[in-house]
Amino acid sequence: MMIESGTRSRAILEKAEELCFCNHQISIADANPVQLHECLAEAVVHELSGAWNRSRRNHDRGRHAGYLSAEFLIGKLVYSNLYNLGVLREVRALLAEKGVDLACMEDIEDASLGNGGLGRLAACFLDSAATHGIPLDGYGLRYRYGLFKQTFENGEQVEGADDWLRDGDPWSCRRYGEAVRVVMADQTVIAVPYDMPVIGYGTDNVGTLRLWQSESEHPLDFAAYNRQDYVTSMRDKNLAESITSVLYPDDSTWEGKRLRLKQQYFLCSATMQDLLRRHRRAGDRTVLDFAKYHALQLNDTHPVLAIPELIRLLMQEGLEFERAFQVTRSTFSYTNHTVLGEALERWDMNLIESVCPETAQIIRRIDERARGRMESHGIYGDMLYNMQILDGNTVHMARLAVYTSSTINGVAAIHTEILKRDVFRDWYAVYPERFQNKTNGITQRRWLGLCNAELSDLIRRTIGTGFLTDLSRLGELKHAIDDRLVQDFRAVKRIKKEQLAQWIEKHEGVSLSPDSVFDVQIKRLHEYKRQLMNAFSIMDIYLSMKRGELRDMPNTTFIFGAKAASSYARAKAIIRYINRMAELINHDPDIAGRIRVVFVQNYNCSYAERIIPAADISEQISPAGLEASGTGNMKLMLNGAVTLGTLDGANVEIAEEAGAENNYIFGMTVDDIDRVRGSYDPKGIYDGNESLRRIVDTLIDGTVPTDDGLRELHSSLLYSAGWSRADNYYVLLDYPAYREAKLRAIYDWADSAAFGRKCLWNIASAGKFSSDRTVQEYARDIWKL
Ligand code: F58
Repeated sequence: MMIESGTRSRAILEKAEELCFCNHQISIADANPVQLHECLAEAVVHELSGAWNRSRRNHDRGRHAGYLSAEFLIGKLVYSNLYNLGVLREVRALLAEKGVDLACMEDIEDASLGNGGLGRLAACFLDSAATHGIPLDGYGLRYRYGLFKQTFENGEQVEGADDWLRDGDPWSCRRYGEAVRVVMADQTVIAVPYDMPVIGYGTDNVGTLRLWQSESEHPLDFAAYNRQDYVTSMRDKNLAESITSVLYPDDSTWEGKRLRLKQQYFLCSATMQDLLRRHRRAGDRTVLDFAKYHALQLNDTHPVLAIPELIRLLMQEGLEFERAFQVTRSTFSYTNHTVLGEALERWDMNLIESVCPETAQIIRRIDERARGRMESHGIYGDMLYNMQILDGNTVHMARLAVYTSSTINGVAAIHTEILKRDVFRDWYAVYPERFQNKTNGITQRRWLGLCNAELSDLIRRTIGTGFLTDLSRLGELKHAIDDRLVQDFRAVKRIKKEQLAQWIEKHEGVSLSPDSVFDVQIKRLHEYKRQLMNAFSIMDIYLSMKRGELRDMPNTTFIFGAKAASSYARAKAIIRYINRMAELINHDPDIAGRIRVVFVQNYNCSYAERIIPAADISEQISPAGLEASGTGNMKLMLNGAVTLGTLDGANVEIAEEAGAENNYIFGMTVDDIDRVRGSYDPKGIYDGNESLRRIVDTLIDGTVPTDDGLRELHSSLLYSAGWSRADNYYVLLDYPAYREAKLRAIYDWADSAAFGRKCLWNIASAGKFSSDRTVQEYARDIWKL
């Protein structure tokens, strides 16, 4: 039974006031944002204690699913939790009566415990599962520092520590009583669970996100301390804590790789020990029943060591290898999120042996078993070679996952087809029944209800509130689209642009016109995502304007948000190029603000929540076949942006749902690229196309200040070097079609009635892209809940 929201909001506020008084001896009106955050969060957790406890017991009692992931990009929790509880507006109003502005917590750090789509997907799944009463819990790592904080100095990305715990972590419950020991070859540590409640929308179901923190068994060596050898006295503590100190530590050295592997093993061992212990505690069960009660989803290969680790633990319980293998295979399923060869994880066996030798031995046994089976299937030669889990001394984690999982899934239809046809072709030939597609989704609570209350209200006034838990209801909007609705939608968009413009002015010092088209590309910075192609088109538009062309082009604002991995030199060069271009364009009096470029700093979940509602055009421009799915594309569609995109990842399904005529689809298809791959000659295109050459040369000709990195970028487009092929991501090939489609989208925007209809049609067609649908499909087809 849900408690009536008015009662609940008052209870939460009273508790928060009490906590303010007890913890800080102040009234809530005098609390600073950090204190307010702490007291409100604790009050919510207090309010939910009973429901959380019941949900946890239910999960332990019945069959349930676990989502193992190195990343959970949960973002800021305070607003989304109040929203899901249905008390956000009331709490805001009650606080306002006391002179407190709920928005004062905007500057509380996001929990950036993830890198991009993969981590955000995990967070959306937990939200959807809790909302729909699906017994799913998350298992991850409690990094002391999440993804780095990004600033720009002279256009250059500078990384700083993301001290997200600085202001406390009032959402987590430390459960030291449930800690487990993780034994590694040269180190034993304690894994301490921190549980966060995952609050469903409009329900009393509360899921759990359990994040493990690594701590020392002997945090202080007293003898060393008394000898005044302070460094030695803290050595064990520091070494233990280093395991969960940073998300994705630099792995360019052996020690760096070893630390990453330790992180993975730590997550896997702690989780599997915990689940086995709880399984045993649940009463009349044997370890043979483990798969009957547990379905564990591997979010990419980072948690794949959980497979040999479970086998090892089951064998410790007395099972023979073969039985343990069967139980384990029935337990796990694997989701792949990338087709990029370099992103498919491989570990050196010596490295694994140096961290967890017994688990390494199990990998060898799995490999032997796989070889035996393959021989009996008549698999030899190249096919056997392509399928080996252990290839010389290299362990292929994806192959290990495929061999030892019940199901393997891709994250969009086209991606799953590529997995079957290409990446895992041989595996698909042997185990076709294991492969499934599960097109990604996003939670509409955060990505519409919370971040765009204005649009959400407009939709509610038009079709009622059902869409917040059943996004397919948005389809009802199709019948309601008329001039009036278009006008109302445009008004909402205008408000969201104004809000974003204010924020950007304050945080980036760039002033934007809310009356311009907002063209947005927000995602990890990677060559394959082709932010460079976007930048070239802006430079092209700029130079055309300087020549007096494109006179009637609507004023346009180009917005970028992205972090580049700290060791990824080319990605950082792309950021410099864009920032230098922005500097040039934004200060050119000839342009007088007709176009503006802004690359926002420290793009994260909270920034996304501001940018997405304000966007008109969503740039999804990877070469076909490389973006597994994309989820930003779905968030932007849901907020009424049209997609300027290739037929890649979920763009294909977006275009199917909303109609290609309501979007701007361009470029080579997967088949086209397959055909040209062998003979692709970017230098030929460059030599033969003078206008394109002028644009590409702005990397080096002084149009913007150049440097070695920009020169390297330039030559990477034209010349192969070793393994790296010239223009590996077909920027020059797709450029003309991209330029044409982009200008068409920008010009079309000026016809506000027709463009507004396209936007609304996209919103009305976004029903498929809810993570509610995705998680329900996992629950039905994979977890069998
Ligand atoms: C993303 N992967 C895919 N990886 O790129 C995107 O298409 C997909 O929609 C999303 O997963 C969810 O399925 C992704 O975010 C990473 O961040 C890697 C983590 C490990 C280091 C390299 C990047």
